[in-house]
Amino acid sequence: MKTDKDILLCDLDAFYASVEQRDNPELRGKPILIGGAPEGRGVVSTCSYEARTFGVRSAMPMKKALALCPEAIVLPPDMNRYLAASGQVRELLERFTPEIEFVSIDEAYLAVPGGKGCKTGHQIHSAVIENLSLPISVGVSKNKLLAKIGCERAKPNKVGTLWPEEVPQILWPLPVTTIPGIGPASAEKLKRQGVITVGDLAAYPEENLVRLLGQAARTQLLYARGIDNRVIVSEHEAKSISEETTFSEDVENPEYLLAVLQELSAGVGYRLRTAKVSASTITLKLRFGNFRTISRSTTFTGATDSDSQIYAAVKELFKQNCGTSPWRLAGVQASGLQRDIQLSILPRMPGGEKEEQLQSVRDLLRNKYGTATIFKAGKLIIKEKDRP
Ligand code: TTP
Ligand code: MG
Repeated sequence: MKTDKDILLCDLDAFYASVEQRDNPELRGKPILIGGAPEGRGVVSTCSYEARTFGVRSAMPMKKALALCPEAIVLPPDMNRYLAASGQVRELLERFTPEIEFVSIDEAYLAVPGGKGCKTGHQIHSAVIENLSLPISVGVSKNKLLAKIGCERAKPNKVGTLWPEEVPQILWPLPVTTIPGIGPASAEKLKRQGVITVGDLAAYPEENLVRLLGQAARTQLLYARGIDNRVIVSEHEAKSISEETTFSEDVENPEYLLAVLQELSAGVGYRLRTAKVSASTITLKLRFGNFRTISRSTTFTGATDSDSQIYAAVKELFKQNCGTSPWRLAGVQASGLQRDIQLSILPRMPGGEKEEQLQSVRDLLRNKYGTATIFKAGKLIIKEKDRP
């Protein structure tokens, strides 16, 4: 996308391990592995940069990591502390621009006026070190892709740029796997065609590439040329937050539909909490087998960001408006968004405390693995129930 804005990608270095080293001086300068116990089938969530010099990486079995680096100190993850640190980073970054999109527990894209990227990048770097004592790297460019690659190149603990005019000189010599979506399998196919570097990919004819890798290759070809049209999606600006799904086959079973609505409610709740907003209006959207579509809303006197309260409202709306099956589409929307309401002001549901704990675990998973994983897992379980 052509924009005057500069785009920054801020990503904390060895995030979990850095929080541990910050909070316990004895761990500083040492190889630290965070993850599951080596006796079981634990894997490394992350490791300090001291451990990376031994070849240890995220997702590696803990046993293998210890074989590479026997003197490493292994610690179990302490998610509460990592989440607290993530929240502090979030608050700090939000002071720099309202155009901000958080993409994981330790990563966010920011847009700032053109020409201000480098200065802002350095200010963020200093502010995070001074206020939170955590190492962070920042990539500065004109789009998300180049900012991300710029950040990877700058790591650890630095600010780096990768401008579009530097693409031939800096991006093109890198291996094809630098491009998001090109993993080892695609890289192998490309290698057989003599395509090794991003530059080789950038020069490859589009239609041949699509035949080799499928439709996604069109975007990957643009990426290889340094072009990325993705925009920054800042939820603060949103008037509403919604999630919906169109079923591949019409749904007959109301229990299944409710289970999907529960997942959608949880997705909306998560996004409200991420954006630090609460909603006073919840809307249920349904499309029937004959394509008739309805939207039905309920408005609270207060506002909520809780999964169970959103789902309770949706379930009630469904009871009153479910019509006749089958259903083709289901959606949940939250509107009447209000900023800075820290806690839900609606009374807690029965069993609310347990629900809140569950909610924070789900938030964690969503932070790390994205919405799709959880939604799919939820669907798999309910699919079983849906069987006649
Ligand atoms: P990343 O930002 O991918 O990794 P990192 O911050 O540890 O290291 P880098 O300097 O390369 O950015 O992920 C952020 C946190 O998410 C990481 O500290 C631990 C967690 N995580 C996992 O639990 N499993 C994984 O496979 C990965 C990649 C990360
Ligand atoms: Mg990181």
